[in-house]
Amino acid sequence: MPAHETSHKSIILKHPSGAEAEVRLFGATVTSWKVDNTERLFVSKEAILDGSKAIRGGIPVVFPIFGTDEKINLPQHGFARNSDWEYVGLLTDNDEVSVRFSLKDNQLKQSQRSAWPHSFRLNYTVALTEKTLRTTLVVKNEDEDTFEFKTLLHTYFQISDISKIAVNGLTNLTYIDKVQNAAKLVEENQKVTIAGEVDRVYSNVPEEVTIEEDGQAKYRIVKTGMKDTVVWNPWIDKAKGMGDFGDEEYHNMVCVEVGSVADWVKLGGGQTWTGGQVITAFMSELKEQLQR
Ligand code: TA6
Repeated sequence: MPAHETSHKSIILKHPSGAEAEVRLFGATVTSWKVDNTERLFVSKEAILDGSKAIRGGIPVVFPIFGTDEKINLPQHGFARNSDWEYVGLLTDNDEVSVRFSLKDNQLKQSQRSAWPHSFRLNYTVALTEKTLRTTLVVKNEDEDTFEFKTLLHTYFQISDISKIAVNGLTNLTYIDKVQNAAKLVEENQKVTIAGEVDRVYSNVPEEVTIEEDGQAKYRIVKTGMKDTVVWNPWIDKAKGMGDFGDEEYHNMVCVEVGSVADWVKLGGGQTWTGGQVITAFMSELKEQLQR
């Protein structure tokens, strides 16, 4: 069965290759993605899964704001990741198993609709192949007037050791460093490594970024429609400050998040906007050799 609903309001996807994913209706949050029987997304052991707050891990959907906004009275990162989405259905074609979710303005709490008073529909597709996970967001402006938004797929990648991680594809790009009072800097490194708190918004990022661990390719991220990429690891102090994140878990996760967050996306009345990512998981070379 390519997709079935569970008792805890989630959809399990199964690909004929054995790849699997789980998407919770809460936030349309992908909370598991397994390739070669190995979990590729990080979800904190302390994550709160009762719908009372956004899930700490997986792929939370950030919309219509990134961070907070003094003019828009919404929780950090907006309402999409802590709203109940509707499961629209399953599609299997060629080699892909995909499920779709939707969120419409009339599904929001009144306080959220008052804070961001626009008619909209979000359609979110999660699609599996043997080695890839595709997540695509379509924003439909159902108003007559233009509205603007920011959006991001807040992907938490499972890793073994943050000290062995490097992110490639960001060289010479401008970034805002939120750890250095939002200083605007240029990335001089071929490989971005992490040896402390990192919270950077890279702008105008090429479509492909890769994550390697111990010199081996671990994940490839190809984005479409999204301009920017955020790299985040909370490190020691911020890890201790998050109640839904284990003090030592910063060793085992890195967030590389495709989004359009540096500038507002303007969307005309009746128009749609599409953005997303295809992430590929690589098996470790050793494991590949063992399986030959
Ligand atoms: O994407 C990085 C970031 O904006 C960080 O600044 C940090 O706040 C992270 O998101 C997590 O935010 P959250 O609201 O989920 O605790």
